[in-house]
Order: sequence, then structure tokens, then C-alpha cells
Amino acid sequence: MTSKIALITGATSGIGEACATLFAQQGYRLILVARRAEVLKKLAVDLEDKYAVKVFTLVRDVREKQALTEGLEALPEEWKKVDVLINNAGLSQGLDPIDKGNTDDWDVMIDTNVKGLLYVSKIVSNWMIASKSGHIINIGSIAGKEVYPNGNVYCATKHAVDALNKGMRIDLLPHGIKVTAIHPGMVETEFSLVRFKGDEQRAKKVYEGFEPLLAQDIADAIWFAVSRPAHVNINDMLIMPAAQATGTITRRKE
Ligand code: NDP
Ligand code: 8X3
Repeated sequence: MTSKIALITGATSGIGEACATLFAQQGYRLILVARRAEVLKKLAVDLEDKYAVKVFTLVRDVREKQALTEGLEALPEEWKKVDVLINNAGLSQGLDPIDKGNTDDWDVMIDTNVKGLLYVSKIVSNWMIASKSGHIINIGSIAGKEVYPNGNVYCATKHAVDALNKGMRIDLLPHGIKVTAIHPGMVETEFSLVRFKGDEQRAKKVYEGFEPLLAQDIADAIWFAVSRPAHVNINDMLIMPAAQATGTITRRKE
């Protein structure tokens, strides 16, 4: 059993939850961050019971710089030796042409997907520098590799994640910190429900007639990157459902 620590943002559902489960299975101690306190608490209790690992929960909104910073800095010193940071918290809001987009939605996406990721990374990369090791996994998207109709601002945030991933790798190289981006295509999670603000019918339609990725598929890819030998870094992985060729082109059953 390892005594390593993984910090996962957006751990209450989808890819983050799958990562929390997989890293707990691997014996990691976990720091889990998300906004839904009850969901986070239940997950922590379940993982502690099932895998006999220690889980520290931090109920925070990654957009709230001060509360986030205070919460992270208040962690006990032994919890600051983070080996793996998974910058996963993120979302899309709306799917409209640029002239009709909701500017509040734009703020939420930019503040969460870009600024929230930066706030967490600044703090945790300093901890990693102090311990001269670590691995940062940034969750990008196919939307960070191409732009699809009405994806405008969400695609821009994920292109920013792609650029930040490259920048972090350069800046943290002298400190022996690995940096990897995992870019998924369509994964069936709460993502579409959030994008369409609770419209279950519309969210369900996104995955109809073809087999999307599962959150577990992405957790497996992250584990592959994390478990490479010390001299190997996976810079970037683009992972698509076999039935999805681009952001919008899918092969579906009639
Ligand atoms: P989910 O909606 O299932 O999970 C998103 C997670 O992020 C939740 O745990 C949510 O928790 C958390 N979160 C959202 N906003 C905040 C915030 N402001 N502060 C803290 N936590 C937050 O979606 P996915 O698992 O699919 O998404 C995970 C990542 O994967 C995102 O970055 C997304 O952009 C990316 N992605 C998803 C794809 C997909 O098709 N599903 C494809 C490509 C990339 P809570 O609400 O409790 O705060
Ligand atoms: C989420 C997947 O295809 O909606 O990043 O952009 S997609």
C-alpha cells in the first residue's frame, strides 16, 4: 500500500468521482474538493470504509479564490505533500451562438475552468516544488483541440487549459514535476445535465444511439499516465469514444 496523496477537484460526480475511487483502490490518501457538501461527505465515508484509506474533504468553490486558498493552506502539513493533483473541476453552461450567449454563463465557465484551475495549481505546485516531485493532471477536452458550433466560450476555456498545460510543463520542469493533459471526447456524466441546466431530455439526447465514454475510461487513462516509470511523462492524451470522430461527428444508430 502506498501512502501517497492525490488531490482531486470536482470529485462529487463523473470523472472526478471515478478518479477518487480508482486512486482509493490504489491505496492513495485523498483530498477531495467540490461544492456539494453532502455528496462529498458520503463519497469520503464510502471510500474510507471500502478501501481503508484516509480522505480529507474540502467543500469549496474553486472560483472563490480567498476561501479556496484559506481552505488549502489550512490543511495539516502532512497533507500538503501532494503527489498527484487532478485539475478536473469544470463545466459547460449553455450551447448558443456567440451573439446569443449568456454572459453570466461565460463568467461561470471562465472562472471555473480557467481561473479556478489556476488558483489550485498555484498553491499545490508550490507544495510540489518544496517536495521536489509531483504530477499535475489537467482535464482538457476535445473542445480544447477543436472548436465546434456554439461551443465558443467553453472551447476557449479548454483551449486555455491546453495552453496552461504546456506552460506548466515548461515552468515546472526544473522542479521535477510532471504535467499531463487528458482530453476526453464525450463522456456520459452529469456534464450535459449541467450544460443544459437540468433539462434531462436534452442531456440524454447527447448520448443517444451511440456508446459514449464512461468516467472510468478517463480515470483509467489518468492512472496509466500516473503509473508510468519516473523517467516517462505522458504529455497529452486525446481519448474519444470509438463512435466519435470529431467534437460533433458521431456514428449513431437510427
Ligand atoms: P460532472 O458534471 O459529472 O462533474 C463536474 C465536477 O466538477 C463535479 O464534481 C462538480 O461538483 C465539480 N465542479 C463544478 N464546478 C465547480 C466549482 N466551481 N468548484 C468546485 N467544483 C466544481 O462532469 P464531468 O465529470 O464530465 O467533468 C469533469 C471535467 O471533465 C470537466 O472539466 C469537464 O469540462 C471535462 N470534460 C468532460 C467531458 C464530458 O463529455 N463529460 C469531455 C471532456 C472534458 P460540485 O457541483 O459538487 O461542485
Ligand atoms: C466536453 C465534451 O464534446 O461537449 O468537453 O465538448 S464536448
